[in-house]
Amino acid sequence: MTQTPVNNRYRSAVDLSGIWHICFDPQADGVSRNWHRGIDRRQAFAIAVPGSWNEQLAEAGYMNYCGVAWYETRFYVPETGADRVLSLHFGSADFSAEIWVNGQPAGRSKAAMLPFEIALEGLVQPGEIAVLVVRVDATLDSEGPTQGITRAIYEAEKRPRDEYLPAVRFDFFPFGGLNRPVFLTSRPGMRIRDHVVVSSMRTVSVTIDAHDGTEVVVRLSDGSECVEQRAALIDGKASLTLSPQCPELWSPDSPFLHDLEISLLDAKGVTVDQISQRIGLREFRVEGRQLLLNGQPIRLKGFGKHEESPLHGRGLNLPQLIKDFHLLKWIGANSVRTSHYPYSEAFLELADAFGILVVDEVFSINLDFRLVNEATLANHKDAVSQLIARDRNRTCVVAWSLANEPGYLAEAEYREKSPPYWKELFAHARALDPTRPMTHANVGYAGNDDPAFAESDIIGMNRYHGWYSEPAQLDRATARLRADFDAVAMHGKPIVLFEFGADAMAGQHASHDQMFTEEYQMRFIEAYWREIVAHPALAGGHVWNFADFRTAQHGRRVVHNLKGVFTRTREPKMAAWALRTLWGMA
Ligand code: BDP
Repeated sequence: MTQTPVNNRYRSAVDLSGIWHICFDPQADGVSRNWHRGIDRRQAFAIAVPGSWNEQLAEAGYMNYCGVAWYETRFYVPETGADRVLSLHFGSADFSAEIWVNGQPAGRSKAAMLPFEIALEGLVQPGEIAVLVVRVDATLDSEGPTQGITRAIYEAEKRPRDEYLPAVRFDFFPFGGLNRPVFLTSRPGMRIRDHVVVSSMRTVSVTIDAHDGTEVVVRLSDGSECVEQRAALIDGKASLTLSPQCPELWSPDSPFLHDLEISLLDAKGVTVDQISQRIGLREFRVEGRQLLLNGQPIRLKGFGKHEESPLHGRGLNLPQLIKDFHLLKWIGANSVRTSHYPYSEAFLELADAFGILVVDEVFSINLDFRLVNEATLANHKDAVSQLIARDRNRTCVVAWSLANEPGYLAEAEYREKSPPYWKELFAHARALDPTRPMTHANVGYAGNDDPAFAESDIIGMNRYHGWYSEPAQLDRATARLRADFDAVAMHGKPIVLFEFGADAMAGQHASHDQMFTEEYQMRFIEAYWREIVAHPALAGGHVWNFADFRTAQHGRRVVHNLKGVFTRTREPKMAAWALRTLWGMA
């Protein structure tokens, strides 16, 4: 279990962000050149961490490079005193990584877009400058929940593997690198190992797992009222429920957060460790065909997004993140799906603070059931476990999305092989978090009777009538959309249209329905929104996409996917103004 790095009297987290060095290793033979002891300074480039290498080092020839690269930095090892635990915390290394400290193997991670920790015990000496080397591999595992392209399947299909540059099976750029900050953390030996928080409209329940210690004290404060509970640890575990007298609720209109503080006490009653987080009191649930927030029906209005920006690539870009949340509020959105992978913890912290409901998606795109095997399911379950472990204490996270557009190739194997796969995957997720509804984003090719619907609590759909079919014919497009809604409404569950949208080149205009113009994008979104509002089974819609984003190069994209209602640099297109009106802001 990785924990968010904390700075307080008992814990410290030193941010190692800055200028590191990188060497590229297209032959993947850096180990034989001893790069794990230190990379080759003559071939190295300076690189910003966090940040993807692709746009930063485009001039050096690495724009489309998605293989192995070696990062190096040095860090000071503090004198921590006895019984402290030093670790390295990586926000993410995309897509997999292997770590060496002072030339010694220190650990590895296959968790794309997810954090991991490396224990430093026995690898470093207090007072020294240690050498940290990270081998990052941007190749996707063919047995991962987002399957990498295999030469074999492309050869069997007689397709060129390089029809996309870089070669991907999804519609966004596979930025490689250390995309989130890296921290050197120090924690007490006797410490809080994990905690789970579940809030309702009246209570906050906390379960604590501690390594040693005798007692825990939990405080919940709203700035004026503070409630406190204590409990003895039994086998390192304790559970408590706090009930404030006049609880102020959390919602998109009023995202009020309480301060929760957990202290661990030793046998003498002395505090030895402490963590804190902000938590909202709220209840989100499915009732019939409705979604209820704090007991009231709520329609999801929002977007699928991407975590990417010019120069940073998928690297954490805090100023842009702040701007995006202001734009979400400006346009009247109340929700976002983290399409198509876990976003940074900074994103979730801001969603809590701005009151944006998050459908949190695991990194699983276009699962091809011809290639699914036991390892795929095991890796998919692992990715779900790690996502839930990281994000389950976030107020903003209201549902888990377990896959995007599986069965995308309409392969016959989808019908036959996917029902037991979904049964097992959804059951696994529910066992880890019985409190939140589960969903996935269905693609039209997988049908309105997609086997995953049987397991979902919320029916998620992506549709592009009027774009990939019925081009520029909104009447025919909306008729097909209504037919899809009617067919899927049979499940008796709330439906959220997780994707609908049209590309628009900012500045391109026409007086008739013409694809790629700002007018057509606007009219497309308005027509879809009318259908969403009119259908009794629809509980919301997310426009695809919040902003234009970079894709791999191929004939169907003009540098970017242009379905953003904002450009990649966040200027609004006509559709953004129209949504502002539709969503009650003007
Ligand atoms: C959907 C995918 C999304 C694409 C979008 C599009 O879920 O990743 O970017 O289509 O084609 O199928 O714009």
